[in-house]
Amino acid sequence: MLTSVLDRFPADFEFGVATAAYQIEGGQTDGRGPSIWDSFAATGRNVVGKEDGRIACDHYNRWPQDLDLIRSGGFDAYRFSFAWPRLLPDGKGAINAKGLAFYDRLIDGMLERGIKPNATLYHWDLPSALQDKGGWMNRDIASWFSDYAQLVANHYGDRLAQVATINEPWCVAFLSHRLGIHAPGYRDLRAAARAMHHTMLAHGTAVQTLRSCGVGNLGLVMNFEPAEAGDQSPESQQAAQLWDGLYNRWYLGGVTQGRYPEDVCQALQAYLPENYQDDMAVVSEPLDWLGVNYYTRGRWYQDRQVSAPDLGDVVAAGGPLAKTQMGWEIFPQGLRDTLLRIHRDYSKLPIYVTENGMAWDDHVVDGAVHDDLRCAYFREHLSACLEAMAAGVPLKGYYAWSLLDNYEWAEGYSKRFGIVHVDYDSQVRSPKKSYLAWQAGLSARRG
Ligand code: IFM
Repeated sequence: MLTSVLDRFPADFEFGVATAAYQIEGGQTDGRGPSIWDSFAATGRNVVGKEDGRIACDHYNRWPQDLDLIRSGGFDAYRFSFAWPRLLPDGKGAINAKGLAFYDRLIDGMLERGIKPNATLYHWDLPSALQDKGGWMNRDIASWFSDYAQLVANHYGDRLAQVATINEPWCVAFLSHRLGIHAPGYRDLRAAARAMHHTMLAHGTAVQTLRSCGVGNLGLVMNFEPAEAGDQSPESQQAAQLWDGLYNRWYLGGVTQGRYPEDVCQALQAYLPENYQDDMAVVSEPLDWLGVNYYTRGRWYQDRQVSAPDLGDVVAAGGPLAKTQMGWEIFPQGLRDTLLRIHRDYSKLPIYVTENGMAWDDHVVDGAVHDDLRCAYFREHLSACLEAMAAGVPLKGYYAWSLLDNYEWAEGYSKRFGIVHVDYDSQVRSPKKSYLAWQAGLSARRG
């Protein structure tokens, strides 16, 4: 079912699956410190069912079985994240030896199975002790993050095939500090503006540190959504333009051009940190690749109920296309257009699709999960990748989100993104039809 499309990628194209620590690991009694997601989830109304990552997929204990699934699926690489509070329970200072040993086992397990380790340093589980000091609102996070990067570099650096600093800085900054949907749940423009710059400063500082420790193949993973106006009104056109700046152009402009977009800078002028411009050389520290996470498009109009609109007072307009369990429209050409735009307007660097996939209300029936819609989603998005490559985009790899059903943040366990179904009571893994389609397609490619 995926064979005909997978066959059309060059032989050296890399296929992988992606996960993130808090979403799958569990195993929080090994000396790991608390993270902002633990307390955010414990606070009523933040997460569906007040669910948290205490057990999740118990990957902390079941990782050999999960790596076996990656290997038998025929994937080349595994994109995983380190949990900062597992390695450094207070965010800095004392190291948790058990945490260090866990990632030794995990990485060595990948290498033994011929799977390339593609690591992300930060996928949203900030140590609570650093949040107490202001977290991403505090400029000092650049040096805390850099020290953490140094620990990872010194201990694991020579075993990592590829390293990303931060996953989806838009989510870390805007979703979490202006929209209040993710931890730490702020709804404040000044908090958001500071986080928008400090994520990028921390990224650039960590890149310098990793490189000085001899770690190569460094990138940043950003999420993108084509921003379209929800109706023809000039206000909606303006809302979509601003959203495009906030979501797509801010991080991309910063990292590839050393410049944030003028329209967003003006809108945020009162809230950005003083002299942020002086940091732009660090923000745009040269990279080896860019990571693109893509799921859907956004359609926006300006909230007319708001008398003094600020950034974030845009309202999602929905759309006519088929939607996933998240309510996200399925829009494969948006992936092609995003890849083309990045290559045309911003950077000639190699690009990886570091996440792409869809949630559905999957059920195991007689041992099988017939997720045909997900198979079609992958096929259409892979075709969009091929179109972008035919138009000259240096796309080098594609990672399916996600290996396992997992903790979908504010949605708890209610949304299933995995190509492998997880029964959270028994922890039984059941490969879905989409997993089997990847397996058949990747094995046919190898001949
Ligand atoms: O589950 C998330 C992941 O952690 C980051 N990218 C988007 C996914 C789906 O929402």
